[in-house]
Amino acid sequence: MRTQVGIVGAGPAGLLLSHLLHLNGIESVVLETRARDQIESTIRAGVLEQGTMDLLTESGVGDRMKAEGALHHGFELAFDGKRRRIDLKDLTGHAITVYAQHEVIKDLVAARVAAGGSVVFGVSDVSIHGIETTSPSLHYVHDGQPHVLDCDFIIGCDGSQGVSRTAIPQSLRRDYERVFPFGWFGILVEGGPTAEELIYARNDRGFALVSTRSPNVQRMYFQCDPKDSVDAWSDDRIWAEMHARVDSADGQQVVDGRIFQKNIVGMRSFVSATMQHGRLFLAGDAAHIVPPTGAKGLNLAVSDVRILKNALGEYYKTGKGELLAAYSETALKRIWRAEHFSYWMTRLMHRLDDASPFEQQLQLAELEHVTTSRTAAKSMAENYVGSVVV
Ligand code: RFL
Ligand code: PHB
Repeated sequence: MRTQVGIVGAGPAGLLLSHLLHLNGIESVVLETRARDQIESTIRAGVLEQGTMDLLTESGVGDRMKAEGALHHGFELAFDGKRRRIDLKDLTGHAITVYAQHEVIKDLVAARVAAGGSVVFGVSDVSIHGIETTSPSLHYVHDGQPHVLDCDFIIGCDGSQGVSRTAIPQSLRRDYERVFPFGWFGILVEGGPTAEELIYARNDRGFALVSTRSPNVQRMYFQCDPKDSVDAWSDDRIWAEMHARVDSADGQQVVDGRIFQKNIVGMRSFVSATMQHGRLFLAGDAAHIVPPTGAKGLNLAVSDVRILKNALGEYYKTGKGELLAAYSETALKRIWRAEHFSYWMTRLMHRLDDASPFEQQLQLAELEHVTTSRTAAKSMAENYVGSVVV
């Protein structure tokens, strides 16, 4: 089999790239280890930046997001027994949409299928060959049979546990990493919303986040030990913790509901550079991870794909490879901005066990500052909506 662009991984990065290339008349094949129903039901991120919303809309896959997603013009910071609002719209002119990542995945898979695109689910033993030549190939097994896919380019969109990153020789790559000593306990709740907007809460007991999925389904998280077990947390214990961390002194309370899913995720910051070698290019979590506090993971995957789509578009239109040659350098500017913001927001909002009482007071002083100084609030808001210029 032969295609122009071989894509490893059908996450948001791989599927969106395949869709955008198709709109530019460029053929691709996406190889995915999991089944379609698995990728369409894995619960992950929820916040789409304005730029992500715009790209989905412009490329014709934004209808359901517009109809079913919730447009938010701000969010709230809860600390010291009170809640203060960050008015994203007023500070930046932009908004965000809360729309689950697996819904974006469903929309993208539907668009690829409708266009006759090739997404091969349930593959195994994917390996990458010949990236230092002009005819690289992907080897894989499907339905028990070995296959070879010859391509012009290979794009590794296979997430943090994929095989693409390690196809770039270690001697050319540098990994930068910070593992946080805490995780997020995530719950899905059947019940009404607590507030109209997201609440990020800083509390001496630890961080908590109140997000949403629909008028009847809410998404909440609280800081926990990454090695903790979901079984150690009864529903009553979870609600007691959420109330202790989020409720305000003036009586505003988290709205309880029926918990129907629980999971724990670890938190880390990670960048692998370079993101390209020969005919192989990495995009999304395959090359970088952010802690979810800044809601950047999915949006960064989308911004990598936007850059790649333009670079591949230029190559196939003019034969020029300048944008492709500059891909890693171009993408890393935005990635490091988001890494810094996510790290900063994580340290601002979480209970840091290594922090002295002095540093805890600094955390509160900084929260007072970002919620009272328009200049500080604007910087936070620009980073959050993704409008900051890099
Ligand atoms: P994805 O979404 O991980 O997709 C990669 C796809 O590649 C497949 N794959 C392979 N396919 C073929 N061959 C192989 N050898 C393969 N190895 C893997 C995988 O099955 C998968 O389908 O990466 P992508 O497209 O770069 O998208 C990035 C986003 O998914 C990610 O940044 C965010 O979801 C991060 N993230 C969160 N971000 C937030 O902003 N808020 C959150 O609440 C949030 N929760 C999460 C998350 C990431 C998680 N991970 C990575 C485990 C929760 C989890 C559990
Ligand atoms: C979510 O709704 O899953 C969500 C929202 C904001 C974040 C992270 C996750 O910062």
